[in-house]
Amino acid sequence: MTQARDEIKIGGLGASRKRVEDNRFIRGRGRYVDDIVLPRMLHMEILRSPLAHARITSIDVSKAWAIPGVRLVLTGEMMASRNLAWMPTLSYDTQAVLATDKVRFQGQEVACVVADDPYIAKDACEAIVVEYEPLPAIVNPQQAMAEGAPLIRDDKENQHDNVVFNWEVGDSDGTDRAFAQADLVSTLELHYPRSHPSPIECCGSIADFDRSTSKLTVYMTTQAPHIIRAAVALVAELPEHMIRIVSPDLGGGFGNKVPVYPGYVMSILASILLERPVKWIEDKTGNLISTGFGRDIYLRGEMALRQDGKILGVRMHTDSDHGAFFSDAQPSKFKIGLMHSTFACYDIPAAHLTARGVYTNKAPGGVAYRCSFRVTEAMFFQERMMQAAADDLGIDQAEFRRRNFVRDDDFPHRTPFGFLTDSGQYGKCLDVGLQAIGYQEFLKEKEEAKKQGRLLGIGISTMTEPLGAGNSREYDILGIKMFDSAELRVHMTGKAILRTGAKTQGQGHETTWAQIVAHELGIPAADITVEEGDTDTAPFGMGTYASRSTPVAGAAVAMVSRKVRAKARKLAAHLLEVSEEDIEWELGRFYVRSAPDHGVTIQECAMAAYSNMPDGMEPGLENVAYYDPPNLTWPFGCYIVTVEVDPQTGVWDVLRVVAVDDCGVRINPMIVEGQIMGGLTEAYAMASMQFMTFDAQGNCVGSNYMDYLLPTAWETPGYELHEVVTPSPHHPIGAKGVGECATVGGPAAFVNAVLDAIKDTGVRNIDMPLLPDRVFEALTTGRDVSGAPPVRTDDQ
Ligand code: MCN
Ligand code: CUM
Repeated sequence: MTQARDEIKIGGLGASRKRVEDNRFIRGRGRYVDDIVLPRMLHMEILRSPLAHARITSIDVSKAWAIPGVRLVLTGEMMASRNLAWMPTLSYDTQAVLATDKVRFQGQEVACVVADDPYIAKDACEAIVVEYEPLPAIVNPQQAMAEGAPLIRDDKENQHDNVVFNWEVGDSDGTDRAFAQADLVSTLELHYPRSHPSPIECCGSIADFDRSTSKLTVYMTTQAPHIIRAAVALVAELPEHMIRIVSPDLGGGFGNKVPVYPGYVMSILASILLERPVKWIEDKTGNLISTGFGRDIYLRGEMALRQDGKILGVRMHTDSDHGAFFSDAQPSKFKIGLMHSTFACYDIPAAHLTARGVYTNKAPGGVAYRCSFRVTEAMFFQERMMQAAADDLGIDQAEFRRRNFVRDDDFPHRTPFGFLTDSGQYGKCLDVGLQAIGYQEFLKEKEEAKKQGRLLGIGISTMTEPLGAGNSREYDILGIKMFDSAELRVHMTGKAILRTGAKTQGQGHETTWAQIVAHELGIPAADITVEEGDTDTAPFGMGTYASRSTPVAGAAVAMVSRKVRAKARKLAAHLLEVSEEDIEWELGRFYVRSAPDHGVTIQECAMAAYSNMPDGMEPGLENVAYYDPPNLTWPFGCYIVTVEVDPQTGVWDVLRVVAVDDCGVRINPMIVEGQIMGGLTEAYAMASMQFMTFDAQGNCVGSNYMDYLLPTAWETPGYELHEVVTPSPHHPIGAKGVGECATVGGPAAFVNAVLDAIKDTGVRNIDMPLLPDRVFEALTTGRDVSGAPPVRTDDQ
């Protein structure tokens, strides 16, 4: 029997094993923060600002205190007296926990009430009287940088304008030289609208400070429990061993549960003050208007092109809107995340990127929502620019990409911004995609349809993205190096428990990590429990975001299994009475090289570790491995979409979606396909319907699911998935991350398809979302439709 066949049987690498966590989820037995009820628990509610920008002239809390059942009312002023009104952010800025001087975005936390039940707390919030003196609101970078714009962050010394940062990367002179040699320069201006990850479960926490033990336990919705523990230890100056962060089941994260929100901090403070557990559960509007947003960025891009289709250089400038506080969660040394991973799959001699970030009167955001630190924006810009350049040159869009791809034998390849890509078969992925969609036939069909006045279009998006931050040489968050760990304990009967510092939010770690152990040790996956999310038991890790779990924590799982196997080998030698060098390994079994029938199973070795170890050997069979990845992993995605646009209405229908993903070795193909389908659905959402926008007063439009749209099964197109496998050269099992690929690469394919359908109008761009009225406007005027969708306000 081949190893591969054995492996599928025990649920190892490549098995489409059913998700074990779903046993409890589909029975309604998941345990989310809001399911947890502690004795003597109180409830907290937050009063939020109705205005986007205003000075607070007074807050009267007396009526709130008078309501029976109210235990605590906190305002910014009271927080300030304890030096807790402001907290540091992950990007070396500060953020108000409760507003003191001013409110800076609609929905900002102004006060909070702790009471016997959440209804009393809510009523008491409404009894708080706040007087505001309205200030003009700034809702986009243009306004933020305008002469005489009101200063949003007047709390900061030395902040004299609304600019958060100016940053640049790449080779400015080399890029200028490339442009001097160009036959043609293709330019494009784009906007990626503000969006929200919107997990079904909102944020929440239960803080439980026990004076008798001095221990603070916090159950909370976080994708990165160990970072939260570190933050609480460093900011609140509590001893780290007295802090326990537990992230129980999460109802989706999608980046929304990476940042530290004021609600968490206030529940902790309230519990310390009251010495009782304090629960805070955010409502949907609170989640949509105040928690971590994604995108909201403008791009000006230029490509220097040679007539034959060779890209000579790329120049990009971005203006990003960070809201009132710069709280992006991203590696510290980059200001605009991994935006400069753009164009990594193309062989481009020179590139230069300048980035400017600004403060506005919006909720802080800038990184969340299924993106490895701005990679979603980077690849959207890249693939929109690629299509525009192909059209400008009059070269077929598939051919243009192929001509510029990094070739299979060019790895390792240094990208124009300095990343090192190490593997891929870009041309092959494109070929598989073109074949699947029937490219040449579709182009003919499109020409035929045109004769009947029908508008068909095809859009392509191809990209490689950096997943798995990072190696500790280059990546840290607030100085903490980015790596991960795994701990494996094999019990005497050969069953095991594995713990990692990552934190699943729906990705299926409980299923897939066990498959890695099964692959390395031959212990059936069903015999392995996986646990994450409790800092008292899980080893250190940087958490789950940026699709880093498989590249980093998953690698640690393989490495710890190998350490355990090394010890098991010594036990096997002892049991078989031969020297270690004479022993061979096959899945789940050691045997004597010269006598293959003479062997012991991994389970027999486990028993021996507790009952029959050789003299001098430490008993037990367990270990821990810390993994510092040598490089990022570079998966590749090729997404091809065909659409039909109705010229009468601007409504567009998706005809087909073909996705070819190369995420290296797939641990669980079914889970990978689930990730890709979910990612494509988010891509479709952003391209077609999803955006957060703001009116002139800074009112957030998108505070509920009537305004902020999620596609349901009804709107969601069908997907045709294909795979190519190029193993990662450095990952212990050859896997690359995949959790975000389709969301990152997908949007450009949808947008490119619609623009391809209406190409004859001369329209070069419609900014997302491509709502029918925007497409209709482009069709009828023949002009681009740019920027955030305008908002109709009756009182403007
Ligand atoms: N996998 C695999 N083979 C590979 C790569 C991955 O079988 N070659 C499996 C993994 O073992 C894991 C899943 O696919 O079970 C995703 O793995 P990975 O790409 O490592 O991503 P992470 O586990 O780090 O998940 C993070 C990623 C991010 S950043 C967002 S945002 C997102 C996403 O995952 N949020 C999600 N997918 C989500 N899916 C659900 N259901 N819920 C979310 O909140
Ligand atoms: Cu930026 S969304 Mo995910 O990385 O948690």
